[in-house]
Amino acid sequence: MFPANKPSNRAKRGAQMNKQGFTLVEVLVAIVIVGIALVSLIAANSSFTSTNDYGVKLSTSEFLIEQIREMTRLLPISDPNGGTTFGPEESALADYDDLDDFDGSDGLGSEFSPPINSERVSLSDFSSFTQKVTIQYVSASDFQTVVNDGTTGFVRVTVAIFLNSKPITSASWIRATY
Ligand SMILES: [Ca+2]
Ligand SMILES: [Ca+2]
Repeated sequence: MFPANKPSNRAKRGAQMNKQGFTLVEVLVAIVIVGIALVSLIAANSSFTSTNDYGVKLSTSEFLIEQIREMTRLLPISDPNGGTTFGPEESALADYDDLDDFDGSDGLGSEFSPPINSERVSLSDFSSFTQKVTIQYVSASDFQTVVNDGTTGFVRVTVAIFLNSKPITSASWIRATY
């Protein structure tokens, strides 16, 4: 007769294996698996951070475009004092009083760096950004086609945003001259 509580051979082997613990190969495999998981996690986190960072830049750019839109929204197309310069008749930004004043004295547009808000105040917190404002007459039948100044009834305002000289985004809108 066998004693009722005598352990079986299988149970003995199990107990022996438990005493041995993990083999070196098992430990190495575990380290490799954990390493792969960590690398994947770090890569995913890096990708998320990069996407999030671009989102912040884009949101800031949209905000800076909106400042120009707000600033120029109520400006007349022609100089209220009768000036006919397509560009500024005035020397200071604070005195610009018609839309084409923002096309710059060289006709290549105005650049603001640091950018400005709708009250024409410099935004030093965003000093790495630049707003470039361009004013152009466009064809009445195709707003994509630039024409000679004063030859149509439509003016296109374009604001491009740069971050450390790299273009981020831009927006255009049309103003009718009548
Ligand atoms: Ca003016
Ligand atoms: Ca002007």
